[in-house]
Amino acid sequence: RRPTLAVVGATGSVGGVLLQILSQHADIWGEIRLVASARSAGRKLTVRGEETEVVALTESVFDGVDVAMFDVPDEVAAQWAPIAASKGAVVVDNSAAFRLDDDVPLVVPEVNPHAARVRPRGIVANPNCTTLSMIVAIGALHAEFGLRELVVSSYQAVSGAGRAGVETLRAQLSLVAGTELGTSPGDLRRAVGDATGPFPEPVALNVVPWAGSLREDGWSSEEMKVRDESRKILGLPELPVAVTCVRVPVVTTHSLTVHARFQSEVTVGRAREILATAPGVVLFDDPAAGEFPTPADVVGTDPTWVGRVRRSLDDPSGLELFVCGDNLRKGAALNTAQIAELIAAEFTA
Ligand code: 11C
Repeated sequence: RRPTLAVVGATGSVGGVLLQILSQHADIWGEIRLVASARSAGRKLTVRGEETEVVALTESVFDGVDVAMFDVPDEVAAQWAPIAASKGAVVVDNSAAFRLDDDVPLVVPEVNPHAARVRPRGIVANPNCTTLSMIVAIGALHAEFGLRELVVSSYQAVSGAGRAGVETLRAQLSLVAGTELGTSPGDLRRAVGDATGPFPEPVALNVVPWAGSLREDGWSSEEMKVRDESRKILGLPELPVAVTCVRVPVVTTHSLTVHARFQSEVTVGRAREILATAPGVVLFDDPAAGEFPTPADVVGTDPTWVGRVRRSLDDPSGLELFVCGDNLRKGAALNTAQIAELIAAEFTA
């Protein structure tokens, strides 16, 4: 039988990409129910070529649902995912509410698909978009060389902060276009004023070394997520991970520089073979020909793109990489859909 799917948060920016992906992937679902807050109920959205009315989030929307994808704020997921699970749905949740709970698997289908089978609470968590933008490539290298340490810097797109992030960047770009702003200290800040949206500083013509909220000792929540989630997905609870998260004026697609140290010596040749053949990874790495991934080329695509592969100059067991991944696709909607498809296969097997 074809399982029934609910998409909770269907009207958000990740929800929109999710509906596109559901329309492009193999048509494995029976009914697809679109769910959002009462404010968005009644809107019509297209999925699999059919106009479908959005219904308000209530307990009864989960009647008969086999799999429920959630893309809603943490507090909404914390309240409603257990309700959906209690009604028999397997929840695939893209919030941070359950990711680090021991009895909730955190799944990336190319790295730890087996983890999705053990879900005592009926909830499977989808990682944060920054973690997801690198972890498929890192997982493939780890499987061969054994990872010993990660040092990472992110270059995060504004759509990671939702529609408000994109609107803020576009408004600031209009404001600065054709001006001399960005040439004297504080001029950009004064021109933008309070219109910094979800960011602490202007993001147009700038880079902002901050994402998320403040945690202990000056770390950001986003940095802690990349560390904690990478450890859990890779099954390396003690892995040393140093992360600095930075917001850049890119609409969609997160980039990361990665310094990865392994158990044994690595060769660039073998690393390139692994990356060139790993499912979900594209190796695009020929600097002599000007070839390396950039967000402008990667946006809208599914894979994790890797370039600038070098052996660390001072460590024969280290690699340096530049990685790009679409934060709304693999970083959110695509990975959610892939997990849901793994679970759907249990219904149809
Ligand atoms: C950002 N990665 O780019 C964040 C947003 O835990 O899923 C996603 C927050 C999360 O701002």
